[in-house]
Amino acid sequence: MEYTLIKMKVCDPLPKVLQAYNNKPIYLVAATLRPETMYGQTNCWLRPDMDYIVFETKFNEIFVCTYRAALNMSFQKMTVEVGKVVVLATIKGEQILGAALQSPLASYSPIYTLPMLTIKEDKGTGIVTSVPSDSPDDYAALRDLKNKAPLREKYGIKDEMVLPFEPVPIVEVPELGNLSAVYACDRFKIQSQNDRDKLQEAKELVYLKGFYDGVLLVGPHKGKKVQDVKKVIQKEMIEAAQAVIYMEPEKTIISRSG
Ligand code: ZZB
Repeated sequence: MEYTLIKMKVCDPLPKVLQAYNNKPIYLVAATLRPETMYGQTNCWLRPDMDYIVFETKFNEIFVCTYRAALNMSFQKMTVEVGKVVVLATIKGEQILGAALQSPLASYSPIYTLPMLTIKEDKGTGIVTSVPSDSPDDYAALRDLKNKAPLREKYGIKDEMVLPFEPVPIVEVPELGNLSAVYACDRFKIQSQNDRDKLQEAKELVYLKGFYDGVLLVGPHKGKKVQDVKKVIQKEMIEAAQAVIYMEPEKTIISRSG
């Protein structure tokens, strides 16, 4: 599986657990399949109870992600020694909640790290960039945080990190409109980020239609089809050192019998 790794720069004031690395640029790195949607980022998701590591790349940058993802990166020659990750620190997601980030192409700056409880440990980097206009999971989770003050309080999230951020229309999808995830969450009557089955259906609908029929509404490739610009936008971000390609081995276990 090929992902685009989006380098989301941590801004001052740095969270306490990252202050020791302030002499180098620090990035939370998010794995995405939709680089063309980066215009619509409103926040970054972390899982509060999950372990993340801090490590240095061979380009003198500090990355934060799961150890599993860092090891994959080291095999892709992103660390000094192939297959080896020098762990500077292990931290919990909750220790970097509420951090301010600058993320490539985003129309909001800064955006903040917020809690999402459904992040999977064995996929991507454990850091997820949020595009509520086009991702039902992101819309449902952002809406939960907006509607539930106790949820914000529980994680020490200030109102101004959540309330001003609205889904940004970035892709027009025939029949689904320019906020396809919002449309899909309404249509499938999704109540919260825990409506897993309905969210899966919603995701399938917007993924397919968005990819084949979606037209970009913003940026230099405005008016072009998503399927024609996805690779171009990925390449532009890589050339601007805002992103890198990240591969993940399929986790099929090959077993032989007989
Ligand atoms: C931005 C984005 C914009 C995404 C969109 C999706 C959509 P898949 O198909 O299941 O592999 N993601 C990445 N890592 C994780 C994780 N560890 N746990 C939970 N979610 C994760 O899904 C890949 C997508 O799931 C990634 O692409 C990321 O969100 C999220 F408009 O990045 B995406 C209809 C989806 N639209």
